[in-house]
Parts: sequence; structure tokens; C-alpha cells
Amino acid sequence: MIGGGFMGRAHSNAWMKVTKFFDLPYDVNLKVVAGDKNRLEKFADNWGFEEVSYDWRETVKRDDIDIVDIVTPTYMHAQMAIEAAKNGKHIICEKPCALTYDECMEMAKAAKEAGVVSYLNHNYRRVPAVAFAKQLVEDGRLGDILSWHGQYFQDWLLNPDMPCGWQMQNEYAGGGALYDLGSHSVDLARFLVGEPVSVTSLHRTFIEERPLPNKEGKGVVDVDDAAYMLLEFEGKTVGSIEVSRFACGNKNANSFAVYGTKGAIRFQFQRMNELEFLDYTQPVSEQGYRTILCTEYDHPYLKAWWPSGHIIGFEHTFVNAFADVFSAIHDGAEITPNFEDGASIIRVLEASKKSAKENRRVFVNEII
Ligand code: SOE
Repeated sequence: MIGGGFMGRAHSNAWMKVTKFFDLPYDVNLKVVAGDKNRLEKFADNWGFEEVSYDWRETVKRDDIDIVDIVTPTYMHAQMAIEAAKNGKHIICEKPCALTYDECMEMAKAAKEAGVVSYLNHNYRRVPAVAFAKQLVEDGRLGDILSWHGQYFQDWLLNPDMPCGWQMQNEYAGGGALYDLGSHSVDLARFLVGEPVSVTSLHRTFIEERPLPNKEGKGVVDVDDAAYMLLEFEGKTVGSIEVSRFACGNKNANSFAVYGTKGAIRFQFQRMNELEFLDYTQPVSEQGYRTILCTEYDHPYLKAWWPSGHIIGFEHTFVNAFADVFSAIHDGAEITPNFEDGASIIRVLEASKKSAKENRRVFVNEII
């Protein structure tokens, strides 16, 4: 693993659990955690990594490592993933994939040439209720898809004392709420309804200067705090995505609605075990959203977990994802989202940036 912050913890937990809950022909040994922070020793000790390394380039060359898991800030992803691929390692990388479409394509090319599995961790696809929504869409229960409505709201940046960290700087993060949260919404939209072809956007930065992390002066915030996109998808589907880190009261409110000719679904992450489904083929007098508790044996991923009604949480989505990664490695099958998907996602986000800047509708294929 390279990195060891919030996502490092979420991933380490998942590595420890995945072969216990899923029946997989692999063992997991947490060999090395690499990074440049002093606290890595404590991190390694807590999560059971055998070693700490302060030279990730050397680490990814080691023969006793099969998978490189990248949980660093976005600007480091491309170089790390490319180096890992060159050394024949399977790669797991946190989202967003990289800073630019170009970088993502380089990552995808490196993984393809090396014949390794690349998995980009947009973990919300691995929420059982979301995977079940996908089944409903594929089974035609919604009919033809008319529209996608994604919202991802948080409120942690409303506090003006929140330091100007890497996530508030374009050169390290690629974008603000757009990249951090919008990448998830675009991933879910692509997963459930299809490929966006054009975007018309409005971005806003509410607080343009913040204290530097070392408290010596102020740093300029050169990314969006909130972004609003109108989308056209392949076919006739249309939609919108709204993301904000300034939506007070919303802690991690990742939600969406999909409307079709025969039905609709609604999902809200903070009630992640539930999916709302409206069946428009029912007599109108009986119509109404029903809330499906997605904890049945037959729901995606649930065979590995608890009996009916015993709900799961955020951390389980990472375990579900890694189980799928192992299956892909074992079967030589493709897993999604991978770096190619990452490129498609970042392309939409770059189109959104261009649209907001040039104040016009931008076709995704304008980004080359
Ligand atoms: C911060 O906004 C963040 O940690 C995102 O980076 C994650 O992807 C999301 O799952 C929770 O919020």
C-alpha cells in the first residue's frame, strides 16, 4: 500500500476482512506500507503490515508483492500506477483516477500493456443497494431510461478555518467538489444509465483564501467548492449532477434518482441499506415508492455477510470491491471501474471545467 490516511485505513480494514468473508483462493499478507510520513510505523503496527518503506519506487519492484494499492493524493496516482504496472503488479487506486484525461489514459495504457488488473475504487458501486439498482435497470424494470439526477453534498468546507490542503489546490487535486465528489456521481451515472456526451456547467468557489496548513499565511483556493452540471447521455437520456462541500447539514449525502418509462429508483448513501423503487406498471391507484431493505441473501454481495436485516456499512463496500478484484485476478476477467473508466470519468469532469470557464455547452469528445 502506498499512503496511509483515511483511505489507507479503509483499505487496510478491507484487506484484513476480504478472505474471511468471501470464499477466495487467496491469502492476504499486508507486506509493506510505503509513504513519507513518520506515523507510518504506528499505522503499520496497527493494521499488521510487515514493513514500512520510505521509497515507494523500490517497493513496487519487489518480487514478493503482487498487488499495489494506491491511497495517496490524486496528483501522485499516475506515476505510481504506471511504475507498478511496469513492474507487473495488479493495481488498486483510489479515486479520482488522476488529474487529467491524458494521465488516466497513460495509466490505462500501462496496465493494458503489462496485462495486469487495474481497479479504480469508486466504492459506491459496491453498495448492495446500488448493485441491486443496476440489476433492476438491466432487467428492464425501469423501462427506457429518461433521466439521471445525482447529488453529492458535504459541508466540511463551510468552516473558513479549514486549512487550504491539497484537496483545495488544482495542481494536487485536479478540481474541488467536482473531482472529489463529482467523480463518484459520474461513475454512478455511467454505471447505471450510460456514457455522458455533453455537459453544461456552473462552478463556484465560495471561499477563495484559507489558512495554510502550517498556519503561516493564507493559500489561494483555485478549485470549485460546488459544481452544477447538466448532462446529455448517449441515446435520449438527460440528467444533472450537483456537488457541493458547502451544503450545510449534509455530511456524506451521496444520492441519486433515475426515472424511466416503467419505473424509478432513488438512493441515498446515508441510508445505504435501502433502495426506493417505484413500479409505474402497477395500477395507478397502487403506485408509490416502496423501500426495499437490501439485506437479503439474494441481494448483491449479501451472501458473504449477515442474515436478513443485519445491516452493513461504509467499510463493507471496500471489502466487496476487493473480493471482486480477486475474482478478476483469478479469472483474468475485467473489472470495472478500471483506469479506462477513470479516463472516461475525468474526461467528463474536464469537459465540465471547460464548460464552466467558457460559459457554454461542451461535448465530452472535445477533450482530447
Ligand atoms: C471527502 O470528501 C471524501 O472522503 C471523498 O474523498 C470520498 O471519496 C467519499 O467517500 C467521502 O468523502
